[in-house]
Amino acid sequence: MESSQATEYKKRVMMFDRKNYDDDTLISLYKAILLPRMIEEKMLLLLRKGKISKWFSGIGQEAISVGAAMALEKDEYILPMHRNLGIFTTRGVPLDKLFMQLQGKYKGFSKGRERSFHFGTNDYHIVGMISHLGPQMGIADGIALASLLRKERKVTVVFTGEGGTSEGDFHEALNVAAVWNLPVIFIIENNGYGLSTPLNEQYKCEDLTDKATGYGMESIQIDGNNLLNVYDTIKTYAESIRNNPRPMLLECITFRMRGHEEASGIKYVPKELIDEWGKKDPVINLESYLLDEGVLNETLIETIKSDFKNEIDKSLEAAFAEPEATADTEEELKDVYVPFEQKIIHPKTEKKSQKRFIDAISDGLRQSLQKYDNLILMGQDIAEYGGVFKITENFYKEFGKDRIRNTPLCESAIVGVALGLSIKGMKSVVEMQFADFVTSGFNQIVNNLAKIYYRWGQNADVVIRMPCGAGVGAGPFHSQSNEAWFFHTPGLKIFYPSNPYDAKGMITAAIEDPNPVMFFEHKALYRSISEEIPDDNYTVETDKAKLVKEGDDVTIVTYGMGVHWALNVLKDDPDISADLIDLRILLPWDKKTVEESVKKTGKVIVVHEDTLTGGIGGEIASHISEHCFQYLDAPVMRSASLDTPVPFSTALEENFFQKEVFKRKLKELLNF
Ligand SMILES: Cc1ncc(C[n+]2csc(CCOP(=O)(O)OP(=O)(O)O)c2C)c(N)n1
Repeated sequence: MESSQATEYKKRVMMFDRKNYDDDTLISLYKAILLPRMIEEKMLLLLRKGKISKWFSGIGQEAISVGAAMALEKDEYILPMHRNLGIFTTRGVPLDKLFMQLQGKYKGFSKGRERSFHFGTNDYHIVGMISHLGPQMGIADGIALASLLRKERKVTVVFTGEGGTSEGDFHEALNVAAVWNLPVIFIIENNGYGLSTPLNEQYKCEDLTDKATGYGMESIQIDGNNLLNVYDTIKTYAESIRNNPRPMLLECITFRMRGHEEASGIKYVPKELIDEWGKKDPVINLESYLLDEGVLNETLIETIKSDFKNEIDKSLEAAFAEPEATADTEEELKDVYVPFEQKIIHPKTEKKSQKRFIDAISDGLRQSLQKYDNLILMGQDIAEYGGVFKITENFYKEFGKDRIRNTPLCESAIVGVALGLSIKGMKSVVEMQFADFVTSGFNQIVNNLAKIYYRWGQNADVVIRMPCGAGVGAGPFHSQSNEAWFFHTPGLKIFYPSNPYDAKGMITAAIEDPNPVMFFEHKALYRSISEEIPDDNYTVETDKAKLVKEGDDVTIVTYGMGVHWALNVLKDDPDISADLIDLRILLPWDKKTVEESVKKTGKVIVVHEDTLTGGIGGEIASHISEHCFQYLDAPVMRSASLDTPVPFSTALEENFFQKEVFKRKLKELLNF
């Protein structure tokens, strides 16, 4: 901005009320809103010169970002969107590093892996977005829950556009926040368009604040271009919420003055609207008011602008001088998981008891809750009801309902909460009532939990329990083996025990691990198998498959229920001499154990209950073909369930498993 446009244009159409704010506060607010404006103007120039790639402009909306960041305490979390540069500048994020981030340089916040504002920084208590917009809100719930449980008296602020309010994540996050009285301020930046979609094609209610009523939540609508108003409103609410934790919805009315992003233009926006909102420019109006009030004068404005200009130019120069990011495959792969060296926990005593699979998991969870007082369990009906499988029965009596949390039917928000807890250094286990329902939390798992460490170094210390599998006559939506959906997602780990000993030692190991773990539990094993296992807490190694049986003629690679199918076949035919490998950990899987066995036997079949096409068996088979070809005496075989949904009736379900095909293929392989 050139010097004092305000005096030039005298376009102030906004009414300001400085209340009791002193001059210094008002000058700080002015500086805070001026800086992002000046940076943006510079960015638009650079964009035109082809020096930066993409820009989502927040020009005209800065009062909301700046007002929120100014109103909060420095260590209160803010979760911004794509137009909220003002949050980063107001929080004092160093401009050179910010520019390096925007240019994809290694020394930015994401080692060149993320674009624009898609990053977070715990140093500045900012959690950046993923492109899907809405998932931010569940994470805010989790951060707020951690603050609430620790009695920190902190408020969390999360942003959404009005477009984002149409997402299921908005509904889920507000609902959870309301039910749990979480100290979150949900800020809607209602800027007239979601990409090109106008308000009347986005929602039907009169005002977005109306939605709060449905959640039993306070709400208020304000002029989002009036910085003093935004600042004062958020400051007042934040103070009240710190003392009396609860969520509120703040709708800030503003306007998007430029295209969705710079390349997309604004042909669809009527010119009158642009003109009308141009008069309500939040920077010009504030400047004009502060000049009238005698808080600012031309000389002071000149000085502030010239200081900012120097700072921006210097920081840009530093960013441009930084070399482009170069690829280092080893480092790329290393940063998929947060470093974690497993230390095996051995039972303290020799004491053992007969435990069913289900009791083993229950035991592991209970002992982990005793060990980690920052561990929270969340799931539908898991407290008084004990969960649908009774794995957490009576836990709430020992650990309280703060830690054994019944959740509303909001899988996406709850996985988001789990991530928010992790950001605050807590651990959590989320129980999917049935593995099938994970689809409703899928986005949070594969895009947030899985990628966040690689993106900006924040780990997701979360275990998702997945009661899975067929054979219980439960039909297509309570029977699936859906591990393959996650197998293809770098950043996740997949554990899948097949027996009570491993079930206990692996759930405890999953909780120890600071990475996100999908923990599969076959429902048909819950009450059908038992064995003597240690009473004390222990973990099993999570980088090794288990050789369940040793033989010479063939290798059977499997996991979960497949282990039991194979054991039955080998029991019925004792002449078969097979290495039976229980993978246990599907991601990352133990290639060495499999390769060694195949090199010994020269024949291999991969078996699983999941359907054949795109199943994990395909990946394992292809790895063996590629790496053990010269040792093979027969083609690599696969056996899996039929490529259909899981049917309900017993005969159909039995047929689905294709166990006879497994037997036949095994024989064929042995005779090859
Ligand atoms: C789940 C999802 N669907 C679609 C998009 C594409 N998209 C990106 S921004 C946007 C509009 C968002 O509008 P709004 O929430 O009002 O924010 P604004 O851009 O107006 O600030 C759309 C449709 C997306 N990023 N994520």
